[in-house]
Amino acid sequence: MQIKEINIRKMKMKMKSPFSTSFGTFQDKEFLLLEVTDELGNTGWGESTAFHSPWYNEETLETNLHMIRDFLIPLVLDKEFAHPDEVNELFAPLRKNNMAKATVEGAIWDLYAKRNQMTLAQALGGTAEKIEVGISIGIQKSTEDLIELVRGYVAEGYKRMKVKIKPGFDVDVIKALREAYPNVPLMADANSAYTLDDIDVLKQLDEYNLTMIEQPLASDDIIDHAKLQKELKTPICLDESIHSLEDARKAVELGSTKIINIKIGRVGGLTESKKIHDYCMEHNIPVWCGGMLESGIGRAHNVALTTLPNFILPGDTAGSSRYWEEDVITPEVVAADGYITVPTSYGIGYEPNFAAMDRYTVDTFNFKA
Ligand code: OSB
Ligand code: MG
Repeated sequence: MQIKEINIRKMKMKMKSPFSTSFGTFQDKEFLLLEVTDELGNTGWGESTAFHSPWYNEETLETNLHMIRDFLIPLVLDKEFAHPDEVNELFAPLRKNNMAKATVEGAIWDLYAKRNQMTLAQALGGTAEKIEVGISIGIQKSTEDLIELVRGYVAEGYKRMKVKIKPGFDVDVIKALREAYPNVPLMADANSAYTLDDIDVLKQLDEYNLTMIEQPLASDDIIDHAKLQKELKTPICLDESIHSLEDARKAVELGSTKIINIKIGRVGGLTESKKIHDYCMEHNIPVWCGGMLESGIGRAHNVALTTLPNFILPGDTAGSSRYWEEDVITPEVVAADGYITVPTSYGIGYEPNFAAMDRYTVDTFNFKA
């Protein structure tokens, strides 16, 4: 397949409710969508998961735009690819900027699947027909608010609750939740809010039967996490610290992580995600698919990836309606009783909803071979 045209849309969509983590609060989601077109007129879509500001990782929407326009598009435009794995190799000499790479690579995966009349899940080697979904709940004003929210999500059937914690909003909150819901699968995500000095607080969380604690320590650390894991019963799951198969291997060898959260953007695309998945499967490390508050395009990629067999734990990919009044795909992603049914049409399996997309597009860029 030959990439003949690339269109980028800069998007701005208002979230239904603000989402708060230990590093900040989101109300508007600004992101990029990218469409590739081949010589036969087939198209494929990708989404950048970089945020407006560099608080989750160092990338931003603008650094992604710069990387994609000035470095990645010149590498792919008018080029011939037999398989999307070639894109991963082609981008490898450019350091980091994984979310930028994943945007372009993801669109080429979708294109490849459509061109070959396969679902993206099939193109990746996935087999699951439905996937289990959990929900990630932002930091709330009070523990009472959180308990009420969780009540609703339990009733909706989500397969596990993930709550954000930070110093001062941790042990008491988890204790109250566990008392309210003794049997609900529960985990905590710290988004790097702690250091080894907080070990006594983190150890107290061992009391509450959490399925895991996600990224308690620094976003670039795998050494202190190994020290911490030796002191904790609760499995550590790394998110921010894992950018590649090599990072995953090192973290697993050091004992820094017992579970890995795979985010397609953070690791530079679907090919790298699959490599991490396969490595973890061989080493008995369960994985799950993280979320970045994606619109329907990125969400569809997450759904497809999650059909691989070692995605044993429920992911963060809830249905579109949890985030958006109106999504940019049709149909929207629907979670029912804690499951998303994997679509069976080719590629990502959902069509772009151009009318909706146009409503949230703030800028466009066109590149032709
Ligand atoms: O750490 O997983 C995270 C949202 C923004 C940035 C980082 C994270 C998150 C979430 C929400 O936890 C996941 C989602 O619902 O998409
Ligand atoms: Mg996380």
